[in-house]
Amino acid sequence: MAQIITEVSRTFNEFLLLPNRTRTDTSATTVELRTPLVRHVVGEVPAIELQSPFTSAIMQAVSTPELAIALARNGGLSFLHHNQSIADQAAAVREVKNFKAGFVTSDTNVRPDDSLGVLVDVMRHTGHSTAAVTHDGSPNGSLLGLVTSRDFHPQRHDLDGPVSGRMTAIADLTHAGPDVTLSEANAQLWDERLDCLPVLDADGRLQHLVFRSDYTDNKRFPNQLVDAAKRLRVGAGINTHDYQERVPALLEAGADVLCFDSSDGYSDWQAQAVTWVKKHYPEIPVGGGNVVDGEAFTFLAEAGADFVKVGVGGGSICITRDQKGIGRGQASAVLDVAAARDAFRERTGEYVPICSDGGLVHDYHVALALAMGADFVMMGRYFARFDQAAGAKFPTRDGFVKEYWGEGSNRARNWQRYGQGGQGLIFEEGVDGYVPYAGDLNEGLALTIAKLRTTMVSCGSRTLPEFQSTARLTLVSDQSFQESHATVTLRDTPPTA
Ligand code: RVP
Repeated sequence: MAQIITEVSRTFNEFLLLPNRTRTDTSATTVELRTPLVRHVVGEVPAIELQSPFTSAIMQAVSTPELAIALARNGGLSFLHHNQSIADQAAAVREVKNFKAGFVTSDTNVRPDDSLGVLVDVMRHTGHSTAAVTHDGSPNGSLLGLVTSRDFHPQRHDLDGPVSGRMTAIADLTHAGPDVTLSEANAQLWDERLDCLPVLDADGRLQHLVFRSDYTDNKRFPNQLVDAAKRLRVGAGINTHDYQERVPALLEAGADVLCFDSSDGYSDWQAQAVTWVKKHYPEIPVGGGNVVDGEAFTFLAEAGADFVKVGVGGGSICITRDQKGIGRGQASAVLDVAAARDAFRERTGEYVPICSDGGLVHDYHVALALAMGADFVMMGRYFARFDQAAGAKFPTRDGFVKEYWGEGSNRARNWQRYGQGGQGLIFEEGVDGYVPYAGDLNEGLALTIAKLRTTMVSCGSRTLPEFQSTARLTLVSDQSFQESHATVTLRDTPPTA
């Protein structure tokens, strides 16, 4: 007879945190959000720690190189998706690893024989007022000059005339070589009163531009997640089908950490694949999942997984529970797996972090997941709303939306994640839809982090481990859930009779 687990499967919405005593040395600005990403011996510092407990989902619609750069600059980590060719995924990893803060790839480029009219169009399209003039109009062509919106006036100058007639030619431009550091470039910008410094390779091809206006940019991000060579860190999703070819290519490209991406990680295939990676590349951390109970966590931890993702069926685009009747409320899953993680730590002396993946709808859900024992969270819908995510942005009557689709939808057809008997994706496990547009990741995430910090202060916690060990949670009834929301008529709603 089937085993019935009598404990009800619960979601985050069913819980609230109780405030704990807040001491005078606890403040939002000093709360520490550092958290372990990978397995380590208790008492030792993990090989990789996140500076803030956020990772972005291994999804086409979410983790672009642009988003990975923005998230790592804010102390978190993206996992670039594997639902693309090995070469494309490796190129995406390289793009993140090659990012140099303050060094931008020129997006406003023209050829010398393009007309000023073309230049005006390009500038209008990108919104930038400095254009590189390269031999072929590409971002990395031979640099022939720079032209800015101050070099011509659309009414005074003939818009049919060539750009070359108004540009500052390379012979009259200060430029730097490929090895220039950001501080050297900034010194040159200020000493020589330049607005823009082109960085060229040995053959005179444009590599990057450094702008005076970006000078303060780096200072905005004190918690960047970087490797020993100060390059941003990036993760990559892998699957149990082509890992023997994919893993070496991703490591070659510079991936810092890998994660097996499966809707059901409690399988011999995943354990064998984790063991293979650990045997051939012992230095690279590899995560596993997804699981929803302690038994499955222990199975993957014993196979060698360096962290384990928790969550089946709770994702905002996920219909696995409707289609297959499989899953577990995310709160119950995290609590059960956290208990197994702690038991594993007691038994082996090793700490294997866990990640709460999917189903985080409100900012405060992040705090609940962490309080319940997650070391970090993974979010898809949350990040899909930002400029840096892959989905297209569309206007609606009330603002903008962005596209967001599941890996199990017909649009993504990620059969490697959704094993359905080795016959490709036979039925959908995800939907294709829209999420409200939320602007720039840097601003949105700063707000979420501010809320997390103040929640931790209310709970009297200065660090995440302290938060995990001292948080007190209460179940909420339907009635008290209602009480949580404003019950007055809001000012922007017309009063009804
Ligand atoms: P959410 O943050 O609620 O949007 O959930 C994102 C998570 O949902 C992913 O990290 C993944 O675990 C899961 N997912 C991705 N695609 C699908 C699907 O098509 N069912 N589910």
